[in-house]
Amino acid sequence: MNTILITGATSGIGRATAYRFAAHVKRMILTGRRADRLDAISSDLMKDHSLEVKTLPFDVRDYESCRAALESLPQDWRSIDILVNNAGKAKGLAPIQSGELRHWEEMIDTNLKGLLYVTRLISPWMVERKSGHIINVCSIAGKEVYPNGNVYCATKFAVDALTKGMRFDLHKHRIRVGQVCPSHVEETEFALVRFDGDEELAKMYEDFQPLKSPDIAETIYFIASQPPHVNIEDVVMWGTQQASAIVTDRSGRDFFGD
Ligand code: 8X3
Repeated sequence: MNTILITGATSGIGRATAYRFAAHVKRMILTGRRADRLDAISSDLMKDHSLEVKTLPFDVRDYESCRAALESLPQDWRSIDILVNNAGKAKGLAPIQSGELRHWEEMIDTNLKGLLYVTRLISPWMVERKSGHIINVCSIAGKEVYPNGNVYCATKFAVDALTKGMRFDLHKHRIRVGQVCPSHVEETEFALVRFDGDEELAKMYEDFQPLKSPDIAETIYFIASQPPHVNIEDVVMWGTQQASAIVTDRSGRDFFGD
């Protein structure tokens, strides 16, 4: 594990993953849209750990920006051992007949096309070296469809299919592909983004204890730290109080002492 690249590293699961790997890699490439956040995380990590961090601010929805940013990497930084395809979002929670087109396009462009763009650019470098590991951040929404989740679930079902599809294509090049599928995760901007910044609607985690972003980072680290002959393809993660996307025990979170 020398070099890791994390997309969507400015917050939530991406940011937690950066912190989780910081003591275990020599080089880290952090990407996301907000350069100031990437710089702050980078300085913080380099203060406490002996790794080198490069930040690449770009929007995964724009192929030309992805290409320009990744091709700006010096040759030795292109030996990416682990690609964490984390950038993704939910926008809206509405029935199909009234969903907003701009929400659908943003989710399809980020969760699906963005993941494809970054993978298309980096996977040839891995194939050339016959080495690499791609870890996609999918969701339980890629396993179960829930009411009003329509397009978000469709993008995550697509990620689930792509993880399998990438394995078919890349296993013969000795490249590992896996994914983690979390349910609700707090300490991310997920709910605030889904509800267009509406803080009241975003308060959906107050009456139960969801997963936390470091929980997901820990699983990503577990997947990445297996011996090279082991490919963990899929890990589905639920908060203890969630039995499915639509069945949650909302009787409070005191039990967990958090
Ligand atoms: C995040 C989990 O249940 O909001 O992808 O779809 S959920």
